[in-house]
Amino acid sequence: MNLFKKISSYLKRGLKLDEEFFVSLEEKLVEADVGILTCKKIVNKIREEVRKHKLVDSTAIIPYVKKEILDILSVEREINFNSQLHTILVIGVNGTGKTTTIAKLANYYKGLKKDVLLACCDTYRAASFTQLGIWADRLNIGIVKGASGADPGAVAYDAVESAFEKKNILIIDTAGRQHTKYNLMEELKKIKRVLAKKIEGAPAEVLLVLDATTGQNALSQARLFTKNLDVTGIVIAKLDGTAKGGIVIAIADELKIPIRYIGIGEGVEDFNIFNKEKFVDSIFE
Ligand SMILES: Nc1nc2c(ncn2[C@@H]2O[C@H](COP(=O)(O)OP(=O)(O)OP(=O)(O)O)[C@@H](O)[C@H]2O)c(=O)[nH]1
Ligand SMILES: [Mg+2]
Repeated sequence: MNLFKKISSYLKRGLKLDEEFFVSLEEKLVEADVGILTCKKIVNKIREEVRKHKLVDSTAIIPYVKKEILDILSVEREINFNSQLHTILVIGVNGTGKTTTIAKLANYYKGLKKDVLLACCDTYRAASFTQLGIWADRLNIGIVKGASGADPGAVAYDAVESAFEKKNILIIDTAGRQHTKYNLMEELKKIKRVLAKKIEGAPAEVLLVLDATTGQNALSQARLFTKNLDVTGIVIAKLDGTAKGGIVIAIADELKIPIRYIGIGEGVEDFNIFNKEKFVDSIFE
């Protein structure tokens, strides 16, 4: 979050709120990966507040910048909690961090004394099952997989059958790349339908994993997924790999989907439930 810290210390300088200041503020937000549209929105809102409250220097706008960012991060989506079996479908472009996120989630729920089952619905790549299998072994939890090339919907069916009434949480890994045989979006929709057949309203959560280091590209990737599936939450992985934490704000603003978790490293503990207040405070502390 270094670039944000730069903005914060810039504001703390007590600068005159002239045109030059606003142009420079906008530039700094863009640099921090907040995205052009979201930057303009924030800066316009601040201009308004400056007029309304007759603010005279940049220190005075800090509370308004914080509030504006908090408002953007306050989007919500309904989660269909199911007491019998809580199902989480994890989706996203290849390499963004889905499998690692699943290990982190599984570890988190295990810590809450939940019984977790993993399912590998990426049946195209043997490596994908191996990777999830290694995590399952390390965490000492079960995993369901299909034969190589099997129908991902059929694997989801097996998984929900074996988890039902025996486990608390089912977390499903999916492919991130389009394969010749199926259209990826259709495949993901099918997995969803299979889950809903067994459990009304399932999957409870659809988590879209985005890679923070891809910046604004993460946003264009996300649009294809959110257009096709009801995504309930965003996971921003690899936030440790960028000094531009602004992507968090751009994503929440443009997709209107809450950020649920952030990934900050490759280990299972390198993971946090996203806390918007803490995030904003950390920028301006
Ligand atoms: N630094 C860092 N690396 C991460 C994080 N999350 C995942 N990675 C790394 O990113 C790479 C890809 O992660 P995966 O979890 O395999 O990504 P995936 O989306 O499952 O990839 P595919 O299955 O190929 O679609 C791995 O080397 C992970 O260790 C994170 O929060 N921080
Ligand atoms: Mg994977």
